[in-house]
Amino acid sequence: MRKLLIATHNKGKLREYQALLRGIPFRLTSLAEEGLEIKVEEMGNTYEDNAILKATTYAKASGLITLADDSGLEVDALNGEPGLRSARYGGLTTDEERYWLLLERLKGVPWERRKARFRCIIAIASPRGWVETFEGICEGVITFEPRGTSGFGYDPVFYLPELGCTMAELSPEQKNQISHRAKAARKAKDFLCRLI
Ligand code: ITT
Repeated sequence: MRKLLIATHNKGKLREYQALLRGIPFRLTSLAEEGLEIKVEEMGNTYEDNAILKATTYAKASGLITLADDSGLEVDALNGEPGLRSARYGGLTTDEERYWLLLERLKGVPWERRKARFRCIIAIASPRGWVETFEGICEGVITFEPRGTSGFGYDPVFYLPELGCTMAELSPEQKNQISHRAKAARKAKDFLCRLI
C-alpha cells in the first residue's frame, strides 16, 4: 500500500489524523518514522500559504504524498488573534500558558462578545508538484476559565454552544465528528480515495 506522510510536529494533530483518515487506501507515516528532521519556517501570510509550504517541502524531502495542516483560533474581540500565531502566541511554550494568556487578554469581555472559530487548512502535495487544499471551520465561544482535559491546544477554553461543553470535554471520537480538522479531513479523505 502507498504511504501518506502526515507532516506535523504536533502530537495532538497526528493522533487526530490517525483516527480521521482511517479507511483510506494509504498507510499513514509520520516525520519521526521517516527520520525527517527538517523544520519549515511558517513565513506565509495565510493559513493556506503555510499549509502548502509545509506539505510541498516535506513531499519533496520524503518523495511521498504528504498532508500538512495549518490551523489556528480566531477570536473576534481580538481582531482575529491569535490566528496565524496560535502555536507561538505571546512567545509562550506550552498550550496551558497560551490559553491563560488568551483568557487574560479577554478579561472583562462579556460572554456575547467572546465569539471565536477554529480554522484548519489541509494541504496535500505530491513530490511531482501538484497540491490541493481543503478547509474546515468550527464556531464557538471563549470561556472564562478552562474546562476539560481531552484534546490539545486551546480546546479547554473553546465552548461549543450546541453541545453545552468545551472541546476538551468531548471524547476524541466526538471531537472528530465536529471539529474544524474533521470537516477539512472529510474533504481530504474523499480526494485521497479518488486518487487511487
Ligand atoms: P505543525 O506546524 O508541525 O503541524 P503546529 O502546532 O505548529 O504544528 P500550526 O502552526 O498549524 O501547528 O498551529 C496550530 C495551533 O493552533 C496549535 O499549536 C494550537 O495551539 C492551535 N490549534 C489548532 N488546532 C487545534 C485544535 O484542534 N484544538 C486546539 N487548538 C488547536
